[in-house]
Amino acid sequence: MAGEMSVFERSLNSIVEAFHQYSRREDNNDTLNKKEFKLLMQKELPSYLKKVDRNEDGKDVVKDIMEDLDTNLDNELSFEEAIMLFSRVINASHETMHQGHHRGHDHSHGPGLGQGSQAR
Ligand SMILES: [Ca+2]
Ligand SMILES: [Ca+2]
Ligand SMILES: [Zn+2]
Repeated sequence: MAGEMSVFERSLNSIVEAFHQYSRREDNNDTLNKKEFKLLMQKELPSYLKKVDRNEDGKDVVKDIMEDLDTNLDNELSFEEAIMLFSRVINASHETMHQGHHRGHDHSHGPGLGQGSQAR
């Protein structure tokens, strides 16, 4: 039985698929090593990376983010560990949409992270 997936369900599945495009490159197919994670950040989340990278001398932001997410300390990110980052990125994008836009009842959105000319 092939029911139509909702936009919401399709978006969530796309995140899972995007994760695996990187996780299956090397080593364990279901987890990201440092190299895979770095590539995912650079190719898929450049706007977020730019936002969090404060260009402090010699600071490896990707390494810091990875260490923060790797809660079982095995130097690999499982999907479960990585979604903590995706949740932060979605949140940052929503925050960006509200810069100069209403919240609450008459709630409106501007462009999100990486969208339109506001993206920095
Ligand atoms: Ca892998
Ligand atoms: Ca881990
Ligand atoms: Zn909103």
